[in-house]
Amino acid sequence: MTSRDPIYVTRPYLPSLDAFIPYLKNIWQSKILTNSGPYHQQLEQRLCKHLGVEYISLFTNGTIALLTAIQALGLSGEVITTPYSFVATSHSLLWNGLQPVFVDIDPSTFNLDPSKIEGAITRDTTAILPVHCYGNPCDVEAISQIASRHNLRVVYDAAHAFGVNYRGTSLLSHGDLSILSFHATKVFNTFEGGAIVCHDKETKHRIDQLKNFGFVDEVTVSDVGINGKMSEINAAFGLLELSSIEEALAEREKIDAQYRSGLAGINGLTIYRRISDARPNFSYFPVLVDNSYPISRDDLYNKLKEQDIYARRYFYPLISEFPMYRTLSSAREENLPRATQVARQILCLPIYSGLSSSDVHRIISLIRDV
Ligand code: T4K
Repeated sequence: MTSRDPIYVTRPYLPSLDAFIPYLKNIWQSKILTNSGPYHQQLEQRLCKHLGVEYISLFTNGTIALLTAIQALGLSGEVITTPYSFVATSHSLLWNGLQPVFVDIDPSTFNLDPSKIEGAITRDTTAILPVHCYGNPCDVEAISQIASRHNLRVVYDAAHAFGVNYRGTSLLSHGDLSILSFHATKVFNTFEGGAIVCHDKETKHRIDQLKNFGFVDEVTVSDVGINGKMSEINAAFGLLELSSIEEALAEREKIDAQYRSGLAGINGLTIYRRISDARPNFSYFPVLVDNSYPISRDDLYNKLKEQDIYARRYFYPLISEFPMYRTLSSAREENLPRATQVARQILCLPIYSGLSSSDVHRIISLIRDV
């Protein structure tokens, strides 16, 4: 890449094409294209080992994984969630006929603020759906205590949290279920893809049925399942990608360090602080642009865009501002002051393996020289 090519917020990590050809040949030879074929099974096993979890079920994308995770728990009524996420998080509740109840975020982690959860619980609440935003762990201990006190289920949207460890164990071991996204823009991608992580064999079995239309056997359908199966091509690509994921993460780590030192001390620019005790995955590089920076967040976004640098305002607008949510009483701005403020100030800078250090330097200089 030359320094004048456009720079996007992210680019997929692609291992060598030549290395992928043998996988394609095997698929052509076996004629098994989908429905839990050999690559699908291998990837589930390899991911369990890599992520340090016991059961994983692959999906066609993170959104269908989320829909199915919620369906698998048989929830009803209201589910407490964050407005500061990608819209798929709340959409998964509407698809299941559930009512999202938005709770404000912690301004330092941008994750659901546990101290605000209990105030939002009603007799109709059945679950909590938090997001490990940017791969930064939620306060899993506090959320678990609240859930046990009120007999609630917890589904973590861990779309950003591939490979994140917290206090020595996989972040995905928390909650009843966690979902992952393997979309092209994610740290680990299978073009499109996703997964549900669960903790026992029976649940995995049920999730596998739900993602296969609800079939129990050839002649029995137990639930209104969906087609959420990952194809053999996606699974094969995942296997190849997994073999070099550590190098890809190391590249991201370097970029993260370069931004942190290059952007330190700029008035009006706050670098996102990661939780200690966690092994991060460097999936995003968010900064907050406040009033003491010489120009607004949107002007900075446009200024970078003029230079063909496409930063993104993840997550602006808040989910609670979209038409299908804004009439909910929990969507009122007064209920979500911190999320509202963060959404107005957030800017995610480009980070991906293959982004050169001279490009990162150029981005830093543009931001510094405003
Ligand atoms: N929960 C959370 C918390 C999520 O963030 C997401 C997805 C989900 C659930 C749902 O998971 P999935 O169903 O998607 O598996 C992107 C992604 O589409 C989405 O996966 C992601 N979150 C979200 C945060 O970002 P867009 O609309 O911003 O993507 P797009 O197409 O503008 O891509 C961003 C940049 O990436 C482009 O400017 C260029 C680069 N790019 C993108 C693609 C697709 C490439 O270089 N190659 C590509 O193939 O939503």
